[in-house]
Amino acid sequence: MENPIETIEKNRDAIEKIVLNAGHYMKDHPPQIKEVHRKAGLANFVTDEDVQIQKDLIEEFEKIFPSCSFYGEEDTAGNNKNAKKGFCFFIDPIDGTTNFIFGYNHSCVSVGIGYDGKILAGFVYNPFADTFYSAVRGHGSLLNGNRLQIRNSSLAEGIVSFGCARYNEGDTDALFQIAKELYLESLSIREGGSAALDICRIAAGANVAYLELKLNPYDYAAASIIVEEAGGVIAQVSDSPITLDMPCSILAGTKKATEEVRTICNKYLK
Ligand code: 2AM
Ligand code: CA
Repeated sequence: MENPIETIEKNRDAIEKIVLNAGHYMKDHPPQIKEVHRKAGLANFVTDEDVQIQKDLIEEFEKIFPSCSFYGEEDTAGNNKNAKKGFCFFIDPIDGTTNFIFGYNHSCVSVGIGYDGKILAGFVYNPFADTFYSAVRGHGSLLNGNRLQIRNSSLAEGIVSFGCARYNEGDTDALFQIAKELYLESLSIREGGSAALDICRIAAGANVAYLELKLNPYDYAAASIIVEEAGGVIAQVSDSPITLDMPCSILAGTKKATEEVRTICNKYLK
């Protein structure tokens, strides 16, 4: 049987072209207000473009990987059962949907490829900035074709990004107490609105850490390998490994900065 990493490498150009085309579709189809639909919870949106892009991605990937399964943001419930067997594509057709709706130009297509429950490749494309991040396990991380390798910077040496999606408000007080300490201990803080892009920015050396208390696997699957292959780390706030079949907290960054952020989190989270 062929090694799954070799299978991905063999099809890498085709996979990247599909992700690139999906990003171009996003850029060329700014949403009309009438297309914005609310999902359960506050500021939890889906546009017709989210749905269309996911449909297109699945159709194209099925041509190359006929027996693969999918775990995507705009699917029906229950597809997390796909996460642990054979090839599984973790798809966020538009990560940063709220940014997309309001014209922030900071959104991306995010595609992670797992095999038997382990992420082996990630592709994240922001068509507005034309930044394409990719990684295949053991082959390093690339940004627009250039190899990424981070320094082990501390919190005091860089910018920290965090996510505070409005659908998850249970931890608001603790999160903003943590954010205040991050602000005081780092060079600056950001709330970018796309977990995938903000984690990839660690790989590019723009952020030293990223924190979000609850995310779904399709938000971070692709970015997780991009940060790891660039020399960074990603885990839950508790330091347990990230999960691929259910939501979890995310703390990614340089080794030094994540240890510092974890110490701060432990002061405020029960
Ligand atoms: P989205 O734009 O695809 O919804 C920002 O804090 C991060 O939270 C974004 O990556 C955003 O992804 C994510 N997010 C917002 N609402 C979400 C939801 N209901 N489920 C999962 N992730 C969500
Ligand atoms: Ca998302």
